[in-house]
Amino acid sequence: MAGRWKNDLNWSDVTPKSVFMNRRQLMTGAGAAALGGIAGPVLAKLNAASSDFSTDEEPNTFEQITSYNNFYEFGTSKEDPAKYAHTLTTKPWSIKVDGLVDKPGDYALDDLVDGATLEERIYRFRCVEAWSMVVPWVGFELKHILDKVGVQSGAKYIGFETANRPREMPGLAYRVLEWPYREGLRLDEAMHPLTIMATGLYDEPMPNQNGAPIRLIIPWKYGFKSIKSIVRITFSADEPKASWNMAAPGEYGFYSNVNPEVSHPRWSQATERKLGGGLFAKRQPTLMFNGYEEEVADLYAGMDLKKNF
Ligand SMILES: Nc1nc2c(c(=O)[nH]1)N[C@H]1C(S)=C(S)[C@@H](COP(=O)(O)O)O[C@H]1N2
Ligand SMILES: [Mo]
Repeated sequence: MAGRWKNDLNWSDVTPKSVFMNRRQLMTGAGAAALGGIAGPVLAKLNAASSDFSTDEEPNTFEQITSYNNFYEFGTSKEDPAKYAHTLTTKPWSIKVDGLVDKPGDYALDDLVDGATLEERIYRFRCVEAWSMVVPWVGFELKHILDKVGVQSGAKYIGFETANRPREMPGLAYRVLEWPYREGLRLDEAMHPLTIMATGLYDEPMPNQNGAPIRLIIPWKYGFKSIKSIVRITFSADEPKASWNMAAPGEYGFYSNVNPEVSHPRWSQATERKLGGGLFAKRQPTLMFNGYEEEVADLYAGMDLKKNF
């Protein structure tokens, strides 16, 4: 883990681009000398933008992260989202907040993000299909939204929905899943500081194929829990519906925590292939909770993780 810096910036102060560049400059040590006259303010942002939740592992390239995607609303092959997701209109964007919440309503994206602490989080990401990558996301803790809208005490779960726009999403014509794409978390999982809403990656606003303009990232769970292009957030007392769980409950549990010891019925989850390694690259071992065991194991204390997979 890298060092921890306090972040006192918000959405309007800093773009994803400056966040990323500042971190690179820090890591290479080249920043201060190269920046000359503007070193003061830039270093302030630099200190603000990093997080000790980031891994030191080598991030995948922007090209790798944006050309091999799962976003079935645009087709089921890995190349489809990069080809077709440009048709998604991401401005304006609003999110409906409803259910057990004090301030329900249709929120403009900017209003929901306003006041949030934007950080770069370099996270490991593990798809249930056994490929993985390391991504420098830009985002803020989901907790920011929960605090803003006032979650009521009866709420135990949070549900999410992706946009459902057949005219912009050609994949919706195929009933591979029950649309709209839905996901959910227990409220304590949603409150965990590792759980973020991501609005960018590398030095760019979120590319459409990666879930523009805003998506969930839960780094210790299989990738399908990290729902893209969110238009609705619902607070409930009961477990919300989740698309992959509905489609094949014996294969995709509600929790879907990364666990090398619990095989998918059709393949082992013990190892993974990191994107970009080439055909003959060695597979790497998959880590319990995708390497975040120290941070999240407490959430599941006393649970049988083979049953609650
Ligand atoms: N709405 C929506 N969200 C989604 C998906 C999807 O098909 N539709 N695919 C999921 C899966 S299986 C994975 S692995 C990740 C992929 O994210 P990436 O394309 O940014 O790597 O998005 C997840 N979120
Ligand atoms: Mo996935």
